[in-house]
Amino acid sequence: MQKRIYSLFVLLTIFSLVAVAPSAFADHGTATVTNAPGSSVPGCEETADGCFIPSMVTIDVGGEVTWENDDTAAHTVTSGTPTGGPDGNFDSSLVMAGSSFSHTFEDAGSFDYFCMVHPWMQGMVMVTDEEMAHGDEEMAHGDEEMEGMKEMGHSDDHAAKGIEDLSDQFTTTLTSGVIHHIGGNTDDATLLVHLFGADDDGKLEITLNSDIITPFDDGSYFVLVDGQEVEFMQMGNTLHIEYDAGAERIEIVGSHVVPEFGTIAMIVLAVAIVSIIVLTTKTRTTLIPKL
Ligand SMILES: [Cu+2]
Repeated sequence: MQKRIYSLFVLLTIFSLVAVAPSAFADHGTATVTNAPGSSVPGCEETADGCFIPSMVTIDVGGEVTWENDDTAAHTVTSGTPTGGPDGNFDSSLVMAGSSFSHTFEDAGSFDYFCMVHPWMQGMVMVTDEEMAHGDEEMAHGDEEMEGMKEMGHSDDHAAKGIEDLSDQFTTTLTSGVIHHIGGNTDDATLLVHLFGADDDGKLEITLNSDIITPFDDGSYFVLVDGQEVEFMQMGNTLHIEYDAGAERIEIVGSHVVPEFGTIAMIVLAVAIVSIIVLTTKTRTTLIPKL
């Protein structure tokens, strides 16, 4: 009996270690942005990558963003917008080719920035308050694929965050709001793009990663915005999806969705642990007469 409790304890320890591990991948303490090569000439703003790559980064409060100028021209990283001008939050002044600039963000919020020399170059830094972000995760999870995990009592926020966020697997640009996270649901073969702060009508451009989502046989997908099927444009693997102000969930449905490693690892572990516990219980009943 004692032995069984001990092995259960060891298993739980292993499980919690693995459950915590994905949070390491979701570390938003630092982010690096590079200047698109050739961004001193207009055109980069029309590309999927944008002029600052990536044009949207998310960090936690207290996190640091470093802008590396890999381009051949000098650029600035200036908070504000080209139309509204600098807002005084931060300003790199001229960053020469091969140099970099870093800024630490102490307050939550979204921070627009642009290049004073080349005003078509625009980007955004999302600084999330950890408390807030977790509360939101919790809400988002209520109706998602995590239910199975929750029933097992392992609703670890950190683990959930690691599993949920597939954002770095896709190239995305959007004209209103930011992407809070991208989740994959294997059961429904659905990719859920969770939007945040889409105050205006906007358009999402997302290049799908075929390692994660497979289209239907004819190469197409279905798209739902807040549960309503919508028309969208598809060019190869890139989808152009329009959404109305206030939109929160864009679901892309294909024939097959592969969750990232974290989810697979969790499922494998969960199954393994359940079967070990079941086996142990069974073994125990047969062992009792001997004890
Ligand atoms: Cu510039």
